[in-house]
Amino acid sequence: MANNESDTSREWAAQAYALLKQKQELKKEEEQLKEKELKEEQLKEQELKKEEEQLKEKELKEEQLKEQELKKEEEQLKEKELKEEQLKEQVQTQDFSNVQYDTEPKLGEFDDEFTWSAMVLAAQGKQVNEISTDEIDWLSKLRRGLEETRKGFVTELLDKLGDDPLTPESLDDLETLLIRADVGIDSTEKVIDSLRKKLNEEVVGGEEGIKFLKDELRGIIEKPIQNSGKKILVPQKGKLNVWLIVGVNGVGKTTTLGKLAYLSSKSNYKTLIAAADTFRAAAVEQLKVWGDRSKVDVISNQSKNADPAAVVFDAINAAKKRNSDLLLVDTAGRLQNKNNLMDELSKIKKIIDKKVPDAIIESLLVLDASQGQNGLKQAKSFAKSANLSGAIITKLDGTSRGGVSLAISAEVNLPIRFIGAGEGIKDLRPFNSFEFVEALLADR
Ligand SMILES: Nc1nc2c(ncn2[C@@H]2O[C@H](COP(=O)(O)OP(=O)(O)OP(=O)(O)O)[C@@H](O)[C@H]2O)c(=O)[nH]1
Ligand SMILES: [Mg+2]
Repeated sequence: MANNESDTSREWAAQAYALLKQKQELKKEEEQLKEKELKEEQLKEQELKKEEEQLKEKELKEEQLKEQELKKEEEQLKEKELKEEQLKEQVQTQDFSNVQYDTEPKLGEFDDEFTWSAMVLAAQGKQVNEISTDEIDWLSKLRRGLEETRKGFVTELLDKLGDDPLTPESLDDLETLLIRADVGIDSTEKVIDSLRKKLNEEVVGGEEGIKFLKDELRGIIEKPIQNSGKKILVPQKGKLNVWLIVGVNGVGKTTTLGKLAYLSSKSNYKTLIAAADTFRAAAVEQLKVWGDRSKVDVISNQSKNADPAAVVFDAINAAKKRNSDLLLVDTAGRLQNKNNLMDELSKIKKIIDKKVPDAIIESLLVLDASQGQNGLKQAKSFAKSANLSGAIITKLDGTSRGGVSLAISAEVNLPIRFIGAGEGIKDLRPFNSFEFVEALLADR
């Protein structure tokens, strides 16, 4: 190849090379661009997919949340319905302890009395929002009522015991105090014996001694209640319950019956009163006043010397017709003699047995706490002949002999069913041994 020729060829080749190179680079650029575009597209697609997924997830979450809320609402509704049902049931068979009165007492000061009452309720497992002014009012009344009993018993007891450990001498003092407070010899001995036993085994501090004493006293009162199998006395639903209110004259039978009628009708039991004290002229009128106050009808026979059993006969007929739950029977406290009184009670019982064999009869002995040992004697003599099933202690307000309640439980083996502490319509409550003992020893 000539030189010239070769130069041209070289140039040509270089041009071709440059061209090819350019082409190649162009292609490369093109490919890179394409690749970039592809990548961008993929990225976009990915993002789109991601967004879609997120949206889906969000929607799913929202749906789940909605479902959860719906479920929650449903559960709340069910719970509400259940509660309402329970409440209805409660209202239907009130156990007397949470009776709803028309008027609530005025809330007093936030003082020691309130604090004590609230603490007694709390100790029985009541929640803050479950406490009513009525309950506080009653406990304050009970505590005040037992003040006189406490003064002659607990104050001295605390002075004697102090914070020092118990000694055999302090037990002797305690024995005297308990007997003086009308607790009765048998129950006093029981308490002292158990304390002595404990003292032989260990050192008992003042505070612990009081706690032990409370437990012992509560045990004595609870025993007949537990033996009876009924923690609290309420009318049995679906049957006619007949409660005979018995006791010697002036102890508070009629007043107690009036308060019971109120408690029972306020607790939604269909209640009726039989005025079977036909001995005392004013008895029926007195009962009618209570009947009006508690909006309970009184069945009576105004004719002179009417037969009490005949009044009960009429009252049972009325109770059957009205489908009553509870028939409260007021009886005479004074007759020509004691035998007449017992005869009359058994005649009344016979009539009830004959007319309503499946009636649930309760013979409740009313005892005036202020009569102390005398009341105990009455209980013993009635218990022998009148087939009693329970006791009601009245006039606990302002007596120093509230301790007699313990003697009645221990020595006559009668469950105390109600206690009265005042002449007002609300001044009667189902007996609660915990509250009673706390009130009796309230200073500690
Ligand atoms: N302070 C106080 N007085 C009461 C209580 N219960 C009744 N009384 C009063 O005791 C007196 C006699 O009450 P009644 O209910 O008539 O007694 P009773 O047993 O029916 O009497 P007789 O029918 O005569 O046998 C009345 O003045 C009542 O107000 C009470 O818990 N506290
Ligand atoms: Mg009376």
